[in-house]
Amino acid sequence: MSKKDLQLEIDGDVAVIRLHRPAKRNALNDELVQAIRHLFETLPEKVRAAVLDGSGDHFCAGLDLSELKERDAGAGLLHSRMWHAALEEVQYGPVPVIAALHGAVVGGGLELAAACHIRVADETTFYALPEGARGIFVGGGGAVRIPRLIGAARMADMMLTGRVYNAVDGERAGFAQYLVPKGEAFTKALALAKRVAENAPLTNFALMHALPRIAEQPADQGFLTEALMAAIAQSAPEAKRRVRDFLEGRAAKVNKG
Ligand code: 1HE
Repeated sequence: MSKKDLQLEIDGDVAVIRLHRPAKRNALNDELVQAIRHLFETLPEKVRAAVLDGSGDHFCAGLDLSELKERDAGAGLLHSRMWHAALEEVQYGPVPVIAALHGAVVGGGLELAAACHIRVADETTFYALPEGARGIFVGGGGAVRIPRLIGAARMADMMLTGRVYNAVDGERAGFAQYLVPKGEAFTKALALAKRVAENAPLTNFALMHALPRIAEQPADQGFLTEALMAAIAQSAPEAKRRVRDFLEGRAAKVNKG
């Protein structure tokens, strides 16, 4: 991998991270997967949110199939765990990540997008899991994360039949939280990242680390975890200041949008 295959720019307190292998449709070889992990592990401390984008007409074509060689079961297991470690660093790394989707979001590219916290898709976006057709299975956490976005039945259909979701149907199914006109995903994602970066750090921590785990817990345990997280968040000086600002008329009201 050339170092240029993964680009990082810092825009204020937002990190803009870009897959940059447009000639290969940003296909993820092992080095690029490891580079993603390393980059999220070493983001500068001042960064409060990140945007993940892909150069060219496609977000990401998934696993670099030219590297898919004969692996025995043990090597295949370790390869999948290597992806897991990298995408865990995206999901449970230091800051919320907003994916700017366009063109192909397929296979491992969809697994990567699913590890992000917010997905913004433009009208050119399409989602597919060609693993089914290639005779393989997802290995980058997709079997865990994708059903949580769209449900196991839709994922099974995609892999069994090769079904491709377009941008509109994909947003309805739950792949993306935002659908924007062609070419506007990055601008929208950056605006959202700037907004996210203004949140109290403990609020962002709670949403990244507590919420997905609470959602998986039995209700009885989830209520307790929620109460603990709420107590910690509200005890921070930042929370007290924000509440005081509202009560004293200095903070924005909720507006209808
Ligand atoms: C690639 C890859 C790739 C493109 N690995 N080289 N992913 C897939 O099965 C998707 C395969 N890719 C495609 O279906 C298409 O390339 C796209 C729909 C994404 C884009 O189409 P298009 O017409 O814009 O590009 P292209 O002409 O198909 O590809 C341009 C080049 O990128 C070409 O190489 P070239 O040397 O002939 O120019 C392609 O071979 C190369 N390329 N995609 C390697 N994926 C953790 S497990 C995850 C398992 C998976 O992700 S499996 C699904 C893999």
